[in-house]
Amino acid sequence: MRSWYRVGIFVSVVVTILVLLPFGARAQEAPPISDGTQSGDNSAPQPTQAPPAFQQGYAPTYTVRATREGLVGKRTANGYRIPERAWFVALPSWKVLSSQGGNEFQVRVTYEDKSIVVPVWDVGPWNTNDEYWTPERRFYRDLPVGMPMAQAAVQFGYNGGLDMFGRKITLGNGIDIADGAFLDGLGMRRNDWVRVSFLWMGLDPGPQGQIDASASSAAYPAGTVIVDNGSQAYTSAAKVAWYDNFCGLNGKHDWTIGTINPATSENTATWSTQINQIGYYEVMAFIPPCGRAATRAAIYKVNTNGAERDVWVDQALQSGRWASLGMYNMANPGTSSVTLTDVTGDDAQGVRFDAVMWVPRYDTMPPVSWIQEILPMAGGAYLVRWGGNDDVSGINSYDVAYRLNGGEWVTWQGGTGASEALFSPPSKGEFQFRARARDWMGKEAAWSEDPVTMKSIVVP
Ligand SMILES: [Ca+2]
Ligand SMILES: [Ca+2]
Repeated sequence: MRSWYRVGIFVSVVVTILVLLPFGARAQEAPPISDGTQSGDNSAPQPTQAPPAFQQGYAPTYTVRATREGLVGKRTANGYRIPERAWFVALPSWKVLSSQGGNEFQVRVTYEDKSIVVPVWDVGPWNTNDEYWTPERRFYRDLPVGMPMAQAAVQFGYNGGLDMFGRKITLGNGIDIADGAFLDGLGMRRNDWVRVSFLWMGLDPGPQGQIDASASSAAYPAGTVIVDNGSQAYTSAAKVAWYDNFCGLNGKHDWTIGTINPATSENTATWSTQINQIGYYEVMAFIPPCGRAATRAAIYKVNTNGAERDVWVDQALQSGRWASLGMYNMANPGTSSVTLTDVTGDDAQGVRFDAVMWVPRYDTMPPVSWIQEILPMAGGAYLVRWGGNDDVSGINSYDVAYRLNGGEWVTWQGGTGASEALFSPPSKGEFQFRARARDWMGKEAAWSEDPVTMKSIVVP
C-alpha cells in the first residue's frame, strides 16, 4: 500500500531544515535517545504480537520525553501546594490546566509495563503555549502534531533552540511528572520517553490500546510516497522471528538484533514503490524512538532504476527522525526500493524497521564551490583541490581558473568532473585560483571570488 499526501509546507519545512544541514551539523546536537543502555524488559526480545486495532474516538497517543517535576513545597499553576510523592503532570499550555484538585484534563502515561491516569495540574515544561497534542495547536504549527516544541528545539534547533521566553532548551521534554507518579506510579528512575494519551480528546484507550501517532503527520510534500512496515509494499523475511515495538509510524515497527557476520544473518526487509514521475527524490527512513539500543551502523541498500547504493545510518543518533538515505535521480519511470537486513557494522544492537519515504525534491539553486587547498609537491608542482555542493541534483562539473599577479583569468580546468589536479606554474609570481560549478540541471554558479573560496600561492 502506498500513501500519497497532499501539499504540506509545514512538515516539508522541517524536513528541509534537516536536509539542508550537513550530516555533521545534525550530529552536533545529539537527539534524546530512548534506548541507550535501557534496563529491564525493553532490552529483551519480546515475541511478536498483533497490535491492538485502532478505533475512532479514542484519545490520541504520542511518545514524548518525560522529566520529573520535583518542586516539593512549591505551588503549581493551579495553586496546589506540592507534597512529597505527588501525583499529577504538567503540560506546556495553560489551555489544559485542571482546576485545583480537579480532573478536567487528565492524561494516561505509560512507561514500560506501567500505566497510570493522572490530572494536569501544572504548566510546563518550558513553554506555556505549546498544545502539541492537537492539530489545532495555536503555535509552532509547522511542527508535526505530537512533537513538543522543546523536542524540536533540541533535536534540530527549532526556534534557535530557545523556548518562548528565550531560554536555551536543554531537555526536549513534553511532559513533567510529579514525583509520586514518576517514581511510584511509573517506576521511572530517570528521564525517559513515555507514551501519553490526552484523555480530554477522546476515550481512554487503556494501556494496551494506545496507538502512537507521533510520526504519522498527515502533511508531506506533494508526491511523497510512504511505505510503512506491515503494508503491501513492505516485504520481510525472517529465519527465526521478528519482534514488535509500539512506536513509530502508525504506532508500530519491526525490529531484530543485528549481527556483524553475514553468515548468521536472519532478517531482511524491503520497502519498494513504483515511481512514474521522473525527477529527484530524497529517500528517507524513519527511525522509531523506542526499544533496545539501536545500531550505530545500519546498512540500507537503496535501489533506483537498477543502480544500488549502500547507505550507513546511525539509528541511535537518528532516533525519532526521518534519516536521509540520500538524493536519487529517477531518470526513468520504474521501481525504487530500499532493503535493510540485520547485518550491521556493529554487533548485537537493535535494528529498527519502520517506514521509508520518497520525497520529490526540486533543484532550485546553483551549486556553490570553492578552492579547497593548494599543496606544494615535489618538483615545484602544486596539488590544487576544489570542491562544492548542490541543493538537489549534485555537481556535474567544475571550471577552475587562475590569474598571475592579479592579471587576466586563465581557464585552467574546464568542465571537469575531477576535484583536484596538479598545477605546474608557468612562471614565478602570485597565482590565485577560483572555481565554479554546474549542477546536473545545468545551473551554473558564479565564480567563487571571495577570500574564503579563493586560494593563492606565491611561486618563488
Ligand atoms: Ca510502522
Ligand atoms: Ca542545484
